[in-house]
Amino acid sequence: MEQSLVLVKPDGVQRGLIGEVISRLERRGLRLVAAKFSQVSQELAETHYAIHQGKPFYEGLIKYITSAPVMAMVWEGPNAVAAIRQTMGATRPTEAAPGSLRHDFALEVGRNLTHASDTVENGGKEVALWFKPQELVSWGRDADKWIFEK
Ligand code: D4T
Repeated sequence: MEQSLVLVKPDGVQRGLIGEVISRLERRGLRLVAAKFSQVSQELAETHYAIHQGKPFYEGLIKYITSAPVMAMVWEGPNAVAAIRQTMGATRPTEAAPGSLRHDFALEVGRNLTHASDTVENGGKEVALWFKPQELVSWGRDADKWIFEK
């Protein structure tokens, strides 16, 4: 089953939007696998955003993600990576589709509320970076057969 890391970033937590994010992912039919509310360490932030090292926004990005607690989660489902990114909307809120989270709640790329894995491969890597294997819950819902085709 495809999995994605989802972060409600510090701005989403401070603005009381954890429930909104969870509600939209649940409503979409995705299944929660793990959740952890925590303060991100400098080390974890630098590893997570290693790909952006050297870019002009890198320092601000590390400062932002470590500035206050985040809600880290793993969600799964068929096409989970594409579906979650669609629910979040484009990275730049002014380019996010109407009805997406970033369209409805954000204005600036540096305060874009959430993170979601961008590929299935990165989903696997990010889940392993943020969670220990024993923190992932393998379970089924009665409604799965009405949401998942197979
Ligand atoms: P995240 O990783 O936060 O889900 O964002 P995306 O996957 O949607 O986008 P990304 O990797 O391209 O950017 C990571 C992170 O950097 C911030 N950012 C990005 C920024 O502050 N200024 C910029 O110009 C860009 C491109 C926002 C998200």
